[in-house]
Amino acid sequence: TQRKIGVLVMSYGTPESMEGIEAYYTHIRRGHPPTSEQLEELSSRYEAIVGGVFPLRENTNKQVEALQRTLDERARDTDTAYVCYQGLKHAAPFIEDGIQAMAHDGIKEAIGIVLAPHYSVMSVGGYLKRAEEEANKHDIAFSGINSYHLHPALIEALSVRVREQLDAFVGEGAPREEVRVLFSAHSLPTRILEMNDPYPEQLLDTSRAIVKECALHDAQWQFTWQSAGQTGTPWLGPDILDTLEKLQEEGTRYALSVPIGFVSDHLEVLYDLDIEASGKAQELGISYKRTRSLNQDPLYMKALADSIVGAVKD
Ligand code: FEC
Repeated sequence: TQRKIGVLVMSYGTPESMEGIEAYYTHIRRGHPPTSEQLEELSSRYEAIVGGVFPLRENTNKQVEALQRTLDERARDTDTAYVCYQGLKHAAPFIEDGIQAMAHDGIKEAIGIVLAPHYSVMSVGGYLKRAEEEANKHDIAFSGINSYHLHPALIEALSVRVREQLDAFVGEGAPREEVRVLFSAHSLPTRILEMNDPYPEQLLDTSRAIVKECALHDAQWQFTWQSAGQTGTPWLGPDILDTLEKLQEEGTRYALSVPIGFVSDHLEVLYDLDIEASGKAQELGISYKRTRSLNQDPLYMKALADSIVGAVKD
């Protein structure tokens, strides 16, 4: 007999259409509808991004398909089968929908993984809590994966991308050691620091592992935050836009953005970095590039599959 394990693959979620932005934004804001100015501002950002209006949906679909193929390969000739289900944080199919689909299919054991490598109680913690609560309602034994930010395949995939862009700078005449490498991730409210949240330290750990792998020198890199919300409370900084200004004052001419907290092309990369940060750099006379997103990179799929297989209890 075959052992069937449900894999809940969780991602942020994106609207399905321009009309869907309000409901999506309201969900992000825990039921509080945005003002019409906020709604307009967000809609205009979606309209501005290159590569289609809501690329995250198709990218997540493709990542889940690629992960399913990787797990099928891994399970071949074993008595275990992995079946992937999608669960999105702020859009359908929601996390709860994914668990319900598992229950409908008679799944009794499930692993949950988030398409974001670093743990914060405010990010991954939130996904896993919802998944576990729903799994309990359906008598599904659930275990969640907190993080995989130092998986060697993830570090390799990111390092390949850093080297690729450093080479591109060198190809344009920039001295490699003069390119400032800016690792970044989504900012969170500073109150996570009082909770001893592992998020900032995990992000630094990933950064340091890439620094080592790419043999960057110490003065060549730094960590900076991006995409902070406007909630009236303080968020973790410095923000990448302020960092770029500081770099210009210090005479830096080349900046490479490496968004290690994100694994897919979506609004926070295609707008916040490719339009906003890139535009700021141009204004400041800094030559700016960004590493390619992981999307369905086989090394990323390996990091996910290893984490999932490793989380299965005997
Ligand atoms: O392409 C897309 O459609 C979605 C892109 C997207 C990703 C993403 C990832 C993260 N977020 C995280 C935290 C917060 C917190 C708030 C917040 C608000 C927004 C808004 C949009 C949005 N986020 Fe997001 N986030 C994405 C998109 N995020 C749109 C609402 C407008 C705005 O503030 O810009 C603030 C909530 C509040 O108001 O109380 C906090 C974190 C991640 C990375 C981990 C993950 O992927 O889950 C952390 C992708």
